[in-house]
Amino acid sequence: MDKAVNDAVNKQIQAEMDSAYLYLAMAAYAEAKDLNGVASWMKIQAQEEMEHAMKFYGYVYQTGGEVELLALPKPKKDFGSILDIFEAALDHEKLITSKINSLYELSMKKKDYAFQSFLKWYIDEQVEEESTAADIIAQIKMIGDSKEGIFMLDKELGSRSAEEESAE
Ligand code: OFO
Repeated sequence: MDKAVNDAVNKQIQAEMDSAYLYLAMAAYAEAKDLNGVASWMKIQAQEEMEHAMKFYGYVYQTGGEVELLALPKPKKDFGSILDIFEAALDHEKLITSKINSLYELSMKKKDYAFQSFLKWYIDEQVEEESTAADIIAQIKMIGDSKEGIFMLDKELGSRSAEEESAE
């Protein structure tokens, strides 16, 4: 495995684990606000992010590289309203998309076709992640200040299940 590619993948493992940490922090925040559906949704998202990190981890060893785990920053504790939480999630996913795109650029520069092929899954996944967050934001905006609406949305978000995700 090329050294620059190996270093970049190690940084991406850190970014995916950082995503997991962020979503877990959002879960804890929602839990404290009695938004149990949001908390459950965020915990599943945190698990997904760890799976994203582990896919990169596996790729490193499949291609003869070496994993070096990097430190994670402490996540935020206070996320504001339910709208603020999902807006922060969308902003974060846009950042991750730009990191995946940079990895793809590196794969092209290095003419690393296996890495290019491997990254395609992440490119598609980022489209899905951004679109999911944007859809939830649109729903929250529709609901406005309605307590009943927030209650219903929280319930709906709580119905997301980890099994369904991995079956997709
Ligand atoms: Fe790993 O996709 Fe979100 O961050």
